[in-house]
Amino acid sequence: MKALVTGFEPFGGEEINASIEAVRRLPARIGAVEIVTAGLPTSYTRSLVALEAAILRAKPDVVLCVGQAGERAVLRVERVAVNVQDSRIPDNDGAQPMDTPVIPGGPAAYLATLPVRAAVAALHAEELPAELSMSAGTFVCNHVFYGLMHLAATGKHRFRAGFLHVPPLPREKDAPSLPLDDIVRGITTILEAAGKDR
Ligand code: PCA
Repeated sequence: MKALVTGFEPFGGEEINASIEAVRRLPARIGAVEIVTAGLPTSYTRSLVALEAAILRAKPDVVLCVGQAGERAVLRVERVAVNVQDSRIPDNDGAQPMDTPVIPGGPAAYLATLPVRAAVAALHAEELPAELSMSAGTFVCNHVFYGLMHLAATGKHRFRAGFLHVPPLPREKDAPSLPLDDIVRGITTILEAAGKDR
């Protein structure tokens, strides 16, 4: 089994994005799962182009996209991607779409096809803070998650896919965060769970 795992470049004026830092530290293999990684720009116009190119290159069985979300110190296994773009802040190209669909005419939502509940249970078994999340927001992460699931549902190359939101790395006192090692272990645990459920 081959898995493509992606992380995002920093956004919103920050210098670090925990998602790409963690993805870069993944080993080349986790048990029977071969790991390929890619970085995505935090850009509405460029992210899905980069993701589709990485998928066509790697031809993975599983795709896990990872992004950073600042509000809580938990790993959020996303269940639902919605066909809505509504930006609180500009992306890295200065674009700030509001009230527009990711894909005009596409379904209102797609559901992750990775075993989300088993993934959360596996994370809890590793004593990592984790929850099943019903919304990946309406910014670039949801845009990529929706585009990913649309590709999985309609493209020629078939694969299972999902999205994980991770907290920022520890920096300011009292801000929600998770150490890098825990985030790497969390991603590894989800890929192991996906490898078991085939
Ligand atoms: N998080 C943003 C986009 C890139 C990232 O890492 C989001 O949650 O939409």
